[in-house]
Amino acid sequence: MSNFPKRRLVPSFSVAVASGTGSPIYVYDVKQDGGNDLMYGAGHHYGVFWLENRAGACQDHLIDNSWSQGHALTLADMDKDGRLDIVIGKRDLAHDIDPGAYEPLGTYWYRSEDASHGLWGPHPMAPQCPGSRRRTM
Ligand SMILES: [Ca+2]
Repeated sequence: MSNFPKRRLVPSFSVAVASGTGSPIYVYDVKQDGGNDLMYGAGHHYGVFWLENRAGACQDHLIDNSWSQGHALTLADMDKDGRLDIVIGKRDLAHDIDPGAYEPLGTYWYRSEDASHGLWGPHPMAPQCPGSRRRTM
């Protein structure tokens, strides 16, 4: 038996896309209602999501599905308003057979705009970094 007590952070949940996540799953109280919500990106498909903790069940919310292969999600207060925002980027060819694998690279942040509803506004940071290139084989 581990010395680490097991605690449930959120109700049981499943991810929205069959190909799962390709980034860390972050826990944050998006609605600031005392519940732990989850944020993740579809690492091998389209979509950035948050799972709303509704006291015993999780409801999936799509934040953005305009680009694919979201990896390395993190949370940071990008606009210094005291609320954590999502920062995530498109991985270069996570797998070349993934949907959108050859679409332009990008790094995005999503501002947590409404504490009561958990709305997120997209803010491309560097949709196509000058000088960035795909690796060649
Ligand atoms: Ca913020």
